[in-house]
Amino acid sequence: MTSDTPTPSPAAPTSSPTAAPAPRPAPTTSPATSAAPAPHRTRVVVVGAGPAGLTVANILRAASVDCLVLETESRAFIEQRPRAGFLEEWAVRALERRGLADGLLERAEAYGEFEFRFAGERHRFPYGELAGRRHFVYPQPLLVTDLVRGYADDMGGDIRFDVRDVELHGLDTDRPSVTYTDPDTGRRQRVDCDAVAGCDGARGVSRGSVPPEHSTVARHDYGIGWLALLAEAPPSSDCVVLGVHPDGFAAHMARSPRVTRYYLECPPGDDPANWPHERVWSELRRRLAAAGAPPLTEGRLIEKRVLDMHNYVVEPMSYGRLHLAGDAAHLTAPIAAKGLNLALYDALLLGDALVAYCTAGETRGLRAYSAECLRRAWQYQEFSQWLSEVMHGASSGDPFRAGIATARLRRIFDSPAAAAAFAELYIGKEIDC
Ligand code: RFL
Repeated sequence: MTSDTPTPSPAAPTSSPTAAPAPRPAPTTSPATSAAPAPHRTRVVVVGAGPAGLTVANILRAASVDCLVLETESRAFIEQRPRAGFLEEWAVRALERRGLADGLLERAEAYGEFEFRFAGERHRFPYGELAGRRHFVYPQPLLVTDLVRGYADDMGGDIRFDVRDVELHGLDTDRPSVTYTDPDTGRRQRVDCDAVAGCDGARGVSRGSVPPEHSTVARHDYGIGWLALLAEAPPSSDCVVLGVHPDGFAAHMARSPRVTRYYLECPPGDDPANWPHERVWSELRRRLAAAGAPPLTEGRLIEKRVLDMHNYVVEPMSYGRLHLAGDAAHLTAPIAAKGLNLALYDALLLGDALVAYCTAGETRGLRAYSAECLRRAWQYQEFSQWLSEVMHGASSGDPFRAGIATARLRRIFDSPAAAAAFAELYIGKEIDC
């Protein structure tokens, strides 16, 4: 009933959540993107220019390792596609150590509190104070814009946009290659390489290039939909608000001083057309209502799509010379805002491991890569599932699940030990990578 991505995405973004903070102006030319003839050989082909692929590419390029990035969309499209916004502090610091967080640190807001609303009451949760770390709110398109600029414009890295029909070959040999159709000439191109980074997200080709007998795909479907909204309206609270309500979960998340993301639980596969402006705002007002809560600031809805909540994990994440990273390897429904963070974790490890391999022939990092990433991926999946029950139990129609959800909620406010454990999971375990 669901596809491999939570986003049936019929339309391009209607507007960019980059409305503010303002991105630095893009250069008028992109010398490294497609002017030069396509290479026939490189060390690493990176398939997909999302946060995972671009992070791998930046790390390789900074270490003077030749690589080629292939992306099916245009540069303008990927720099505007609205998605995530919550980065865990360990990820920000890891990007910072690699010189990839200048824009982020300059413009992102840091948050260390969120608010649960249930039974008409407000409950603040100071996870930043409890865990000593915060979230940085930085819209994903801005991160992607920074990473493309760093790789292609600043370091002259090779990236091909709008490519078609990408195929991976010889992954279980020591001479893998990637073929694709060049959008300008319509000709097939072949690039030989030493390794392929499969970073092409939930709808890419990398995952499907692994023979089924060499991988296991574990899936979970929550049977829940979320209406994902971006409103051209300033945030109505100084923190994330999670509303647990018998009629369905609702959430408020700042994206910038002028744009706010909202979510409303809805039936999976629901049609966004069933949610006109008035219905959206009246449901948000009802589900997020609590004594003393400030009124919601309403605004034009610039994105409205239904996400079916489901997850998968591919094991192992490496097959021969192919290494999957990010959503290509594991999808985490945005329930706990973990997908981008996991994608960055994979990419940081994979980038470093590929550099060690390409510059020193060191294979230890690549051999350990899949197991290391899967450990974190499963921790995040478990937390998402736990949190999903808290968020959706009340509206499940099952009094037992509703009772369990309330017990979990009460526990994190009544028990300091439970609060500390929750805070660590919510902000992501500290890791020095
Ligand atoms: P991406 O970002 O999907 O990038 C993959 C890239 O590959 C391209 N591609 C191909 N390129 C070449 N050949 C092919 N055959 C290709 N097929 C596809 C695509 O065009 C794309 O450019 O994967 P990556 O890099 O792994 O990054 C993953 C994150 O994007 C994702 O996990 C997050 O956006 C999930 N997510 C959130 N994560 C968080 O950590 N915090 C959040 O607050 C959060 N909010 C969200 C989210 C995802 C959402 N949607 C739309 C699914 C909110 C939403 C609404």
